[in-house]
Amino acid sequence: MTISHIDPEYQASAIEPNVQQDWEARKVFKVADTCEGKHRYILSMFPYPSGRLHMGHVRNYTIGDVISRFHRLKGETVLQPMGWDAFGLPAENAAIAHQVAPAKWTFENIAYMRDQLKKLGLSVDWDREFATCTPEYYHWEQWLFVQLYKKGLIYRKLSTVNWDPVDQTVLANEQVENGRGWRSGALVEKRDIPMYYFRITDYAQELLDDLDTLKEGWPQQVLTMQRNWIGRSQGMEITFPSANPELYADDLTVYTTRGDTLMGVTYVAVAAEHPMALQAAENNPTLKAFIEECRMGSVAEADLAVAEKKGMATGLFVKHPVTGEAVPVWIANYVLMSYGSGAVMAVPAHDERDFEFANKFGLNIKQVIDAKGADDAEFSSTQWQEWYGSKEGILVNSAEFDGLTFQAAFDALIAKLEPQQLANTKVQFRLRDWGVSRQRYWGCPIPMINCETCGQVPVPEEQLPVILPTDVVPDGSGNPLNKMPEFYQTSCPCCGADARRETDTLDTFVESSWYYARY
Ligand code: ANZ
Ligand code: ZN
Repeated sequence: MTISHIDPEYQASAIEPNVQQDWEARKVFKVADTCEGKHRYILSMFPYPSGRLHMGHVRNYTIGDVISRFHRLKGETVLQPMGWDAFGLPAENAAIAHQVAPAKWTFENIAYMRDQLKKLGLSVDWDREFATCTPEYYHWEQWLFVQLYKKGLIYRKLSTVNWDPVDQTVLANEQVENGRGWRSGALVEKRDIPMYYFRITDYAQELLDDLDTLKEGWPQQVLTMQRNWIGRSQGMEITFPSANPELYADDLTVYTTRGDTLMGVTYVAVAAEHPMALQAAENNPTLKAFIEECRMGSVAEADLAVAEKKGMATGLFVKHPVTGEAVPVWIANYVLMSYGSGAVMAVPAHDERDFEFANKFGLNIKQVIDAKGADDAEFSSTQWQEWYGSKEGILVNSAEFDGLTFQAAFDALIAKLEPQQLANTKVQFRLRDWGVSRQRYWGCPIPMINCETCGQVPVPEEQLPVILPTDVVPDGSGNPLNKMPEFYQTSCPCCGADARRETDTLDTFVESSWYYARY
């Protein structure tokens, strides 16, 4: 290629197409599977094929490309691949809006965006391009799922989702607008359905510890965010024995980080889904209606945190583990079923949420920590003050524990209650196991079979991949796979009886989690 005259201005449109054609013809960025000498693998996050590139893509892929070219100039063999993280909800939304199959929409977007990316002249080995929505890729995702399942690292349990009673479908949090379904406008309910979980909490401590091994270059805020996300919390479980065994036999266990405040407990609060709440509601229509009310609305933790405090007494009581006094059991909407044991010992004097709740419902407030070195005179039970929540103080109004510090009280309580099996130390993580089931069509089919006799059975490896049919146009009323017997009718790999294939698909973040290992 020759350029006949030297133009003082860089003419991208005159120069680049020629150069790029030449690169492509000579496959200059192609990398063999094995290579000698120094080599490097540089991977940028794959784009989602949303339709068109935006400047964020340009910036992102330029950074990876600069690094790749730098190392190539130093004589290293550099693999820079590109692909498409191609399952996900936008394709289904487009299907509903324009009556087009998600597969068709996705592959058209890929074709367009690939052209755009190529015009940027990235030093990518395009021969290795793939899309995560193809069976060639998700075959191995299903294989991985089966291995993890067999190792006990995937399990199934009920979990709560947003349910649209008109569209008869599960909604993602972003499809809930002001408590209503985005399409139907119906009031969203909560519903419990079985889902698969990755047991990531088994690795919580390891994840936390290994943050310390990340060296220079990691911004402190990022490390802090990660630590908070893992959220290690050290506290104790305390048991409140049932005071009405004829009505409710089980003892109530709570998780607390503030065992030192035990003598300040004036009520205990359970989540609306807690077995004790359900039991109390059995013959009590008012409670039942209240629990129903709590089931309405979003399941997002952020929404719950700012929601107005709601509560109702169950009529049940438990015994205070130290004094034996009867403590009322309330249902409160600020208690999460998914954290700790779904129950809290409420200490209104030292916990802001309990304080607000107690003031609203006229429950007792008893100061047991003196953080100011002053006496009760400074304590007002109608106006929350920052120092009420402090751990730095000494115990007051706490009988035998008076005068102790936080740590001394913690130790004294364990020494007293552990032999009676009423308390034990406990480490708790914020991190949840990862629920990966989605009641959606455009995703990787979960390779499981539901048999009435054998339960959940993984699809045998030689039958993988379970292929997702691609000629489907969802209409927004539930997962179309549920209406396709040709997809879900199968036989049990164990006993041969008629069985039903799982129609849920995997969260698209499962694809994103492992393509780094694809090369
Ligand atoms: C009594 C208490 C007194 C508490 C006090 C705090 C201050 P972290 O640090 O995030 O682990 N809690 C426990 N389980 C809960 C649930 N399922 N839903 C909502 N809140 C729950 O928080 C632990 C504290 O959060 C626990 O300590 C408990 O309230 C509350 F002055 O127990 B605490
Ligand atoms: Zn079977």
